[in-house]
Amino acid sequence: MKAGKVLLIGRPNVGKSTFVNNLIGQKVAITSPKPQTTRFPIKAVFEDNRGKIIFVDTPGIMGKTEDHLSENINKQTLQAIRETVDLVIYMIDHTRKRDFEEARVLGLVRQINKPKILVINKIDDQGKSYLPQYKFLEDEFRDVFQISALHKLHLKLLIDKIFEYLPEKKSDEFPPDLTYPVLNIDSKIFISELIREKVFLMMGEEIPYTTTVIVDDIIERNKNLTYIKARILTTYDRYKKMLIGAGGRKIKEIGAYARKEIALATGKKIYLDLTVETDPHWPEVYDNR
Ligand SMILES: Nc1nc2c(ncn2[C@@H]2O[C@H](COP(=O)(O)OP(=O)(O)OP(=O)(O)O)[C@@H](O)[C@H]2O)c(=O)[nH]1
Ligand SMILES: [Mg+2]
Repeated sequence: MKAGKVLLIGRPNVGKSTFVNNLIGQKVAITSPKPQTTRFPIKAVFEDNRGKIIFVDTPGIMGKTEDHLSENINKQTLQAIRETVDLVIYMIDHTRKRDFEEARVLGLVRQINKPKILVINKIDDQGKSYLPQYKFLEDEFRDVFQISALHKLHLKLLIDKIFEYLPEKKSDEFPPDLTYPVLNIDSKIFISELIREKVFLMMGEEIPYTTTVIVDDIIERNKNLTYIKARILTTYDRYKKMLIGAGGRKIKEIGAYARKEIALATGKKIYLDLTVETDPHWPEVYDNR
């Protein structure tokens, strides 16, 4: 049997988390059309009769970091890069121009002394393509795959190649199953992530970046009903108002959408008690998580 760790790296929004979710066949990492959706590395296991692959999905590396949160997010990825892995997947999005941000990510990838695979994502996208700008990379990477993470195109071929690179392991050397298939997050964090995703999907431009979600309680009221208490924190009062919305409509909408997904993921009926608070200091506290 084979087993090993694969680091997934790329700029924000290229589709890293979509790739991991669709490969594993269930949502382990939240996704959205906004950059820097992922805020900390998520380790998730893919398994078939050949063995186990631990994917490390990382937050997209930003070219410039202008605030505390972005800086912290980049730091998380730089730490993940230093972990021992067996293989690196460098993911690019051909629908976006190559720029200094991409150059920064490539610079980091070049420093990792491990086998590497270049993955060009979003090939289903028929809009403008900047693929010629990325052509030069094909000389640098022995293995190049064009995929659609969203539509699950060519994922099987890529998995075959990943297994080729991974070492043989005896089954007692396999990593332990913790909260399989996600190894490093507990249910409170997982639920807070699902709520945070709805904030990313339902709120305009900068608001998601001023927010975090804290789950305080998960209480099984009875066999069928689970009570969850959670808070959305935002750094500004004016955003608190927008998150609540006129007559509390927005927060109700976010809560309803999140509740549906939590119920689906847990197979239980969920009562979600969701509130909004202003907390200008959450980004600093978040640092120490
Ligand atoms: N058309 C198309 N869109 C995709 C594909 N893969 C991902 N996307 C979209 O790209 C956006 C970003 O996807 P994510 O998976 O959140 O990207 P990410 O690289 O994890 O982003 P960060 O966590 O911010 O670094 C979402 O709107 C996805 O639906 C793809 O293969 N084709
Ligand atoms: Mg992500």
